[in-house]
Amino acid sequence: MKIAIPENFIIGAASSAWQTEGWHGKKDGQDSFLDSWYKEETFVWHNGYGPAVATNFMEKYQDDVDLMKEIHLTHYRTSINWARFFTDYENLVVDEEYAQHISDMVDALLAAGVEPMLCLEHYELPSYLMEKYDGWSSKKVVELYAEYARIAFERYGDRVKHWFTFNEPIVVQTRCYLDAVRWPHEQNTKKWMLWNYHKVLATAKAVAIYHAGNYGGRIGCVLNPEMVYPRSNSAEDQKAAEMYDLFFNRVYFDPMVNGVYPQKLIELCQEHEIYFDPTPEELAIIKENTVDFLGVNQYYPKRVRAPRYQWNPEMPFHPEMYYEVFDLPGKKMNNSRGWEIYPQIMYDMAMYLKNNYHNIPWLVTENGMGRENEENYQNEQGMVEDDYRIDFISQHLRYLLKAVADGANCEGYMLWAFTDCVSPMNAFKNRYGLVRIELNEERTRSLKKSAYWYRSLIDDRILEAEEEKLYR
Ligand code: BGP
Repeated sequence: MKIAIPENFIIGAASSAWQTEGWHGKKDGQDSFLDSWYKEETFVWHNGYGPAVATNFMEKYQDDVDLMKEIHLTHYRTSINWARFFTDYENLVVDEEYAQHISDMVDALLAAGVEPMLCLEHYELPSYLMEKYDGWSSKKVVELYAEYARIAFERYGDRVKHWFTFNEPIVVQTRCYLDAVRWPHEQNTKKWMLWNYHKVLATAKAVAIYHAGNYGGRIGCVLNPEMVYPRSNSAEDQKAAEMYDLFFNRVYFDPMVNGVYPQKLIELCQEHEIYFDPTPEELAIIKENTVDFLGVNQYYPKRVRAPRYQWNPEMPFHPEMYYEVFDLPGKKMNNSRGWEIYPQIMYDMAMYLKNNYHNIPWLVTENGMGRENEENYQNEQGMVEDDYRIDFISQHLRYLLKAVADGANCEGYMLWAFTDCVSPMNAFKNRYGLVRIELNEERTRSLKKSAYWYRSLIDDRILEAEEEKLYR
């Protein structure tokens, strides 16, 4: 089946600062939350690979930009590493060396015909602010973040026209404080909700500053809503899905897009004593400063059912009180990553946004396939023949383009990731890139088969997608 890709539909790729940069040139006291975790629990990180070297993007970014040019990439998202952007976070003393690196990178992208998109925080919360103020628990951090945003806009707003306040703002506190599966292993549901709230407030403040500066671009946030499917059509299973949606999706969508929290969520937070006690002034800022557009990261569906067992009253509150994860028999899996593959999420999420959030402009800011042991797929010339990735992208793009044809306001698809990169537990184990990174000292790069295929997609604007296959 051949599907035409609309002329203005973006086909890009993404990454983040901490997953690529490496610590070259990093100064004492510039650890991010991720750097600290890596130092505290290196054993968690697959084979010890982490942010220390990553892909050495700090020194190698021009190589990556050259490769982008070679495959005719038109859009690239990465982040500014907040922890490296200052030498003094409270007095806002900019690290001029690092700031120059961002400037040079932006210029290099533009010179190669690649439109940069910048995110202000892709988990790179400075450890100093974590230690001194307990991170996003504090309004002081909201203030310091807003000032950081102001400086970033002033420095790069002339050249960067697409901004994001956060990448997946719910993730860190969900792993750390709600599920307590990650360092520093503190279970605290109220803190989880407070961090959610402060990131919403910080977004509204950054939006206000950006709009006041008349930079001629737009600002949004990258969210990772999970398209939630109830096990069945029973009222109980449906309710479980609604509750999941409320606590994990609408908790950001509603205030950021519509300017108000769902009343039901407020009531539940009060009932379970995890309310975040906003002031009327703060709620007014949120109401008046909604995002211009959204980034949406989509990897897998969430399947839930009504809980079968009574909630243990001795446990701290967790939204799981209202749902239970449902394991769909026979689901397709990316077994390397342990994530279900269900390309229809693209269509369903597009319709969810169209129907519930007045069809706000958005783009898929991440989707992709992490795959283990890709060296087994290298041909005699050393090129990874990643047909499974081509297939994965094709299927997801097929559903997305169908949604666009049906009126979804989706402006594009950004693959995660441009190059292989590090992430917790998954550090260089599952490879996501169009570009392979060898784990030698030079971090040698080479284009995979998918990169050439991506180029033909960008050039020809025709997607050839067969019916779905199994991805084993
Ligand atoms: C997203 C993050 C990315 C990236 C990706 C893949 O949630 O925004 O930073 O890591 O997931 O996940 P992982 O690396 O855990 O396989």
